[in-house]
Amino acid sequence: MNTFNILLNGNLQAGDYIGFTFFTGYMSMLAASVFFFVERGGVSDKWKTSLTISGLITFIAAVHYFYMRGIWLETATSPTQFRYIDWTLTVPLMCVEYFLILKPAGAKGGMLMRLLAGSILMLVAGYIGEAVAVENNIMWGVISTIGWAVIIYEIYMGEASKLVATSNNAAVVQGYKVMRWFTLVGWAIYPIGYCMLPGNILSGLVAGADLTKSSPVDLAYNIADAINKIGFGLVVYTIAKNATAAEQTKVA
Ligand SMILES: *C/C=C(C)/C=C/C=C(C)/C=C/C1=C(C)CCCC1(C)C
Repeated sequence: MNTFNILLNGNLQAGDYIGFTFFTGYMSMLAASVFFFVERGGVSDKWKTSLTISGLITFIAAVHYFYMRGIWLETATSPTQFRYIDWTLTVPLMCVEYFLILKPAGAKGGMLMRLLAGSILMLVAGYIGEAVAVENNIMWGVISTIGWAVIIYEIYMGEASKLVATSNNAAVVQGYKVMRWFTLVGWAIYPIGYCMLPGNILSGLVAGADLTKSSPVDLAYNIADAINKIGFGLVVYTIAKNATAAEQTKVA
């Protein structure tokens, strides 16, 4: 099959549950992008950038899901390269969302840098464990988890959490709690998926799976992406909407 077929092939077989999640992932990311870009018009000026970023996160994911869906249908292998290219773009944008939300409370560049550094460590180590040094995927998974821990520390105990405690914007204070819950609980689905890789600690759980037809790791990642990219964007949207409403009652 040539590249053109890989891109456009829509031949989803009955019973291909992984393929199903690649298709629904693609379509729901696209729909979410349209929603965030359109809704941008309904919030006050200072929240528009946050909604633009929400829309970019799901749009970048939609484009990658389009490719990943094609690769899965054509080869039934994990599209690991596209997966990590997507994460390398979208995870830093989520860090930017934290920064934008906390900027009125005094967030500085250093906070954004720490979040980005944690993301880079998490993703580079994860990629090495999944694609380069597969035989050492447990060790690289542990290193990757340190990067995630840097992010969790910053938003639960570090400067970000201290800043939000000083904020007098009720919409931000409420929404921030939900955002960091996504980063702790929603993001935990990824390492659980990773641990099902051959040779890793949860691989026994999926020992019966025929890896030429199924990929438990991709199933976990696809579910996690839908929750974390669309859900996280909706939280930012809710903050923007509530804050805009509060600004308007103040003026009136
Ligand atoms: C939109 C994409 C998102 C939010 C991706 C998040 C990815 C992670 C939180 C990945 C984490 C990993 C670990 C903590 C250890 C094992 C390797 C990873 C990369 C799967």
